[in-house]
Amino acid sequence: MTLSAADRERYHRDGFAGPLDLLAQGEVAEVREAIAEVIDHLDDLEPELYEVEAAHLERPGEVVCHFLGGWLVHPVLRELAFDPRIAAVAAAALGVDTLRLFHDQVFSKPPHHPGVVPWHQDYSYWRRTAPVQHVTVNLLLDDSDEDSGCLMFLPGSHRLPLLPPIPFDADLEAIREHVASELDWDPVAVPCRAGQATIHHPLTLHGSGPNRSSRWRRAAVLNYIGPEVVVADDSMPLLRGVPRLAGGEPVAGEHFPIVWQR
Ligand SMILES: O=C(O)CCC(=O)C(=O)O
Repeated sequence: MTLSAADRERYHRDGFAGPLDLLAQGEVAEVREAIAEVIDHLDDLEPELYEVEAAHLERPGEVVCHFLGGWLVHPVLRELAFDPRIAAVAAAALGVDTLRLFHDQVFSKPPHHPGVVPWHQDYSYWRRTAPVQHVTVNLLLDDSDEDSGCLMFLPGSHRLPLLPPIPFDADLEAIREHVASELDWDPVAVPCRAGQATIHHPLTLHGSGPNRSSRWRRAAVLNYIGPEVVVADDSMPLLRGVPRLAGGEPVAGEHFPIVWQR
């Protein structure tokens, strides 16, 4: 599996592509179960993960459940991070021969949950690594549409300069105070079926609204990097629990494993 020429062109032109058919229904059900197991034990597992959204732990009824590092604690999530079908698509978007896992994430919105994912650029959280040779695959674990808070993208926004990081418990539109008012704000919502994914550039603005439906809306997110990515700021570890790499060192090694090679 790889990106079609049309999807690759769209990725470069608009900064995102999808929906892409990646996983079968039985496989998606297995990932949903794995995520439910992690979320059921989130307090106990928190020290082993890279991060659990602190605002969610404080206000679970308001803030989306979001955590990083599921691959460290659950074999099914580990398998997902190494899934060659997902990695091949990411490598094709980046145009690289070797792809490493940067980290994974989970976003989980229960039915009728008011939590949003504010508009943001992924790279705003990753600026301690450079150059920009990162890519994100957002795999839907439930059918998603505008009612359930599917992902939205601002086409062409990957050509904007780097914007400030936005806290995940901010308002959906918080980024707009940092964006020129003359910018054409014309987002595109991308509904997906469970097992489909979108792929986006690390500077592409994206976000998602509340879940107004009676359905779950969960996503497993894989963040990958190409071989040129090095540590740009070594003042702290890139991820909690990961040994500090020196400035200029490749982001590589067992914590950033190779998931795909041509
Ligand atoms: O699934 C969402 O609503 C947000 C996901 C996201 O921010 C991402 O895939 O980078």
